Amino acid sequence: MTHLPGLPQLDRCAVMGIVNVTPDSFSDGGLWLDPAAAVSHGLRLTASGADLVDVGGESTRPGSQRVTEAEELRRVIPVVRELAAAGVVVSIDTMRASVAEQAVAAGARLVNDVSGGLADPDMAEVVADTGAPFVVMHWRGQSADMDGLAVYEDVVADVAAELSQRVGELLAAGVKEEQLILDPGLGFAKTSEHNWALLGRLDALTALGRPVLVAASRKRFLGTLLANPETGEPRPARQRDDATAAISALSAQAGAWAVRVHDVAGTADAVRVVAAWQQAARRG
Ligand code: PMM
Repeated sequence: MTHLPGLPQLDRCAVMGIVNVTPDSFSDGGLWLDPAAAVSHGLRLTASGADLVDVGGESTRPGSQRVTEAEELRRVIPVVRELAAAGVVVSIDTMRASVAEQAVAAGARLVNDVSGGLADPDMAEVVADTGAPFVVMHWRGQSADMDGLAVYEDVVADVAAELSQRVGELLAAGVKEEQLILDPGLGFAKTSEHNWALLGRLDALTALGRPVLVAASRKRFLGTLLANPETGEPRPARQRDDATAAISALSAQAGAWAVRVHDVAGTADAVRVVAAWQQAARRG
């Protein structure tokens, strides 16, 4: 069983529900921009079976621009504070050290940085000081430029090597190994083909010896997979939740520590099915 400091230990893959406090995230932008709406959404996700709730104030959709630090803080801190006070295990989705620091002070128990600490030179120190678990996502550059960075010799080997290098740098900066969680960064400087290759070879990431988070929820590659056969139109984002739940089941089976999803109910069931299946297989 995976031990991460300050987080509950589970005997199955954990479910991380998403609360985007943004006007422009690709599948739910604008829905939870009001803090009260964001808090009730987080509580609803918890009631549906989320083990953690990931609060983010900056969209990372392909091509998106950065928000200011002041705006990001204004969006997320009240939501983190209220959810944490209600007993929810909160994760803060940010690339800014200042936001991570203030979110942890407000009760967040995990820092989820899509840049793995690369976007802000102060992130490693803040993470080391807080001692909180830290998601190190594979990242090659800001969303405005990332599509041009999707060039790999061998995507699975390259992502594993670049994540290992990042882990080495974070350890050198004082972050403890027990804090680290790895994430392939689906859709970040990755084509559909790259995403599928990484999912199909998740073992290459679990082999690095740290818990792995998979965040495929509603992403563009699912829209492409499920495109209308007549028109070629991608399946709309809000109609990708069944496919997301299938990925959750397969990720859990492949040994993921957690899956990050918008629609919690389907995934909460899926990870429980996998746990029961694995238990039965162990009993023989
Ligand atoms: N993807 C998004 C946002 N945060 N965090 C992690 N760790 N991994 C991801 O792949 C990831 C993330 C994309 O945006 P969304 O919140 O709209 O799904």
